[in-house]
Amino acid sequence: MVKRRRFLQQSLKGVAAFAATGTTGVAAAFASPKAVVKATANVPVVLSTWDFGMAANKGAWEVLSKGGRAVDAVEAGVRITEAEGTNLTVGYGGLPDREGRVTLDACIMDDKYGCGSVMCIENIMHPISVARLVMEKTPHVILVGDGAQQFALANGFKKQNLLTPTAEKAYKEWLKTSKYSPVMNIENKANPKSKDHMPGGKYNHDTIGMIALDQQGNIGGACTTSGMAYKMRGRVGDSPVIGAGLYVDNEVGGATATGVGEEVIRIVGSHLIVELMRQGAKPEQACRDAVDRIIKRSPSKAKDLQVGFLAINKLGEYGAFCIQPGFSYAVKSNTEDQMHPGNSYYTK
Ligand code: SD4
Repeated sequence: MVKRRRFLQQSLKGVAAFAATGTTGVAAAFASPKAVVKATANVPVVLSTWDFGMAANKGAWEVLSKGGRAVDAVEAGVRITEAEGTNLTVGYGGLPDREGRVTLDACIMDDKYGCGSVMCIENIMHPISVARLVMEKTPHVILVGDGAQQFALANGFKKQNLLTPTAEKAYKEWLKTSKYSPVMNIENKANPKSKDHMPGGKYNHDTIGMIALDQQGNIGGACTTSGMAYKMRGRVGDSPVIGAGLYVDNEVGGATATGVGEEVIRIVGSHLIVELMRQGAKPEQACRDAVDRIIKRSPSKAKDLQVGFLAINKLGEYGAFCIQPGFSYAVKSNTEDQMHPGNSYYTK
């Protein structure tokens, strides 16, 4: 009922826009994106998932504040997280699969539907930059496994051991039970007594998804992860899947995801959110609708898993929504540089 009402409201807005401009609905709202953004939005702006997004946003800001492109900013931003080594879920230092191998997933999108992705790549510190090269230097969108690594090495990337002593220790501990049962906000729970493991603490980390709107009003996005810890060998999550872990449509906005990737892929979450925004939904509402869809499929399963979505539209309006409390995101613009808690379906 609520959704129907919103649809009707949006349709009416579309009619009003048509009456005023002679173009239809959302096409009218975004008919001249540059003009709209310059007139109303607080640009540039960059947002990214989880607390490590603060440091990553700083890297992106170096590019954005000088008038650089969003796609350059997001690549520079998430490279910081990939190299950090202190988080257990992205790039160097990420937890391995069940065979003890660190396999990385990443994708990137620019403002012209350009997209590049690498899946299950090993021993390369910056999968996001390999994804960028796939986008710009190949006729393809996705390279996987050995082929992705071969491509990276041919383009000057170096082979490195990404398994840190901390991740190896955690893996050896895990081998004692070898159970695969992803725990939501796992870093919060690993040591609930430690502040470092609570939301906002230095181990409360997950996939980094980042979206930026640059001074020209163009959007770019990046998403990079080591995936679910102790996954099956060869498993790929949502993060490098264009439309699932990330989607950017420069006419509308961008979205990214974190959490249990299988659930995100099923509903093609980020693309869904962008399409909902195209129909007039605000970013948080669009994220909420995507979460609702996951919950509707299996309410009992959703109770025990975490998925968080983050989105921005061309006006620079942003929002997030997740299944469980505990998800947070970082925003940097000329007027703010801070964390926001994501609203959630369940409240405890
Ligand atoms: C995945 N979405 O591989 C990623 C990882 C993640 O909580 O965000 N984990 O499914």
